[in-house]
Amino acid sequence: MGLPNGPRLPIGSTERRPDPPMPLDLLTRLDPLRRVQCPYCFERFAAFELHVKCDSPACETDFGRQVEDPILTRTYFGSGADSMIRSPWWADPRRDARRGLRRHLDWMVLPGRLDCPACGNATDCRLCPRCHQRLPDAAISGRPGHITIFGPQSVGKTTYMTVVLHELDQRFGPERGLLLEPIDEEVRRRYSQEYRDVTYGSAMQGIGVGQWGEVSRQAHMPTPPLEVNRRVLQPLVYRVKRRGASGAEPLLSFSDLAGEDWEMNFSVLRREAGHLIRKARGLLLLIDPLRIPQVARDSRVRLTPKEAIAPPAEYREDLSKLAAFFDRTPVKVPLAICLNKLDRWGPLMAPGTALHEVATSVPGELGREDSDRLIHEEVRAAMRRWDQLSFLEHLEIDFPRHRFFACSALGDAAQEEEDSPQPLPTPLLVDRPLLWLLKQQQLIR
Ligand SMILES: Nc1nc2c(ncn2[C@@H]2O[C@H](COP(=O)(O)OP(=O)(O)OP(=O)(O)O)[C@@H](O)[C@H]2O)c(=O)[nH]1
Ligand SMILES: [Mg+2]
Ligand SMILES: [Zn+2]
Ligand SMILES: [Zn+2]
Repeated sequence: MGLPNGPRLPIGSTERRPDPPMPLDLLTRLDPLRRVQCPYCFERFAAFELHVKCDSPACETDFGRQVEDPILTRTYFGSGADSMIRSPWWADPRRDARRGLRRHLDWMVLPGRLDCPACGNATDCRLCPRCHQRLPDAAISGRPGHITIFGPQSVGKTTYMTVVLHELDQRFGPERGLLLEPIDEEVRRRYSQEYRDVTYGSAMQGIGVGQWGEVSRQAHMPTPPLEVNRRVLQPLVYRVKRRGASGAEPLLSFSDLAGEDWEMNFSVLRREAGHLIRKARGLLLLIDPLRIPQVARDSRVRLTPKEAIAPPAEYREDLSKLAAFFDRTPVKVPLAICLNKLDRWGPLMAPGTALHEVATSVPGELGREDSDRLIHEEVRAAMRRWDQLSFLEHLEIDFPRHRFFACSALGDAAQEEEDSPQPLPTPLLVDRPLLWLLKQQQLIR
């Protein structure tokens, strides 16, 4: 059975193999009751519940040696899958009868390597018992962070995620001694092919390719709804490397949900992807002010044909939807609300405001922490002017840990025609919401 776009290939993959597994360090093994949170499915469990899988090349490529994997099948195809993914031998070590009485003592010390009955390889490749994604040691010994990006259709979520990860890698990460390293080759490949190559062009072009090269830089396609493709359920997971930090490297997962699910298939989204919001440590709601009637009616704005027919935003409604994911309110998870496409609406702000300044000129010292407050206040004032009072009130009551941001992922590279080629992005303030969320999760100081 074919896998949907994106997920790692369990069988016969020709991708570069991840680094060979190191035996878990003894301190971690001596703490089998340690709570682990999976960076993919966000489930929590004790370390001794981890499953083990063979990762020898023989077992990974030889279909005949493989066994059915109902857990991985459910991860990729949902509970209604009609056929089964096969994968190399795997086991719950506590149920591996070959281990005799030892298997009942895993809660005192995690087992080391187990022998694969199919090929004899000694393996300690560990899997999340809930989703069967391979968990690197960093996931077992460190604390994961997550950021889930959500919001209505076409507000720029996928573009934002593309640009912010690129900027973090090229600019504001190095400036702050911060580096994100994809957790495996599959994450590296997915980011390059599904995100970076679309917005920045692919590495297949030569340096300085001009006339034709930029044709391959485009707007993203709408993210497909879950019923078409479940790949948004597989977050992009990164190791967070920080200059001067000791101890285990934390992980950071990014999920980018489809606006179509948010607006039109909400019950499916809640059922299948609810954990990505409920259990996230940081939430990023992107909104597009051009869908607020007071903004769209401004005579200085030229709406694109698609914008002109978009229904007015119901941001108050979006907060009710968000609250519906949680058992109780007020919700403690930090929520960044970012008004995107600042390049379009920023020039409407009064001259002299930070928002106007950033949108119309090269921002000077803006973009630093002290200006975050200023932007927060200016955005709030703008939302009040735009009649979003009940939105603001709902926010104060149910999501007290929130902060407003404004950004533009594309800057003046944004094109009116969606299918026209794009120049390289010149982003404005994209780092601010991300850094705030990382700080809220104590991933940076
Ligand atoms: N003006 C402007 N347009 C942008 C910006 N970011 C994205 N866009 C455009 O907005 C449209 C939608 O962008 P996407 O990133 O696909 O939006 P999305 O929120 O992921 O959409 P769905 O996946 O359908 O939910 C595209 O035409 C983008 O080029 C921006 O910063 N400024
Ligand atoms: Mg998208
Ligand atoms: Zn998992
Ligand atoms: Zn094997």
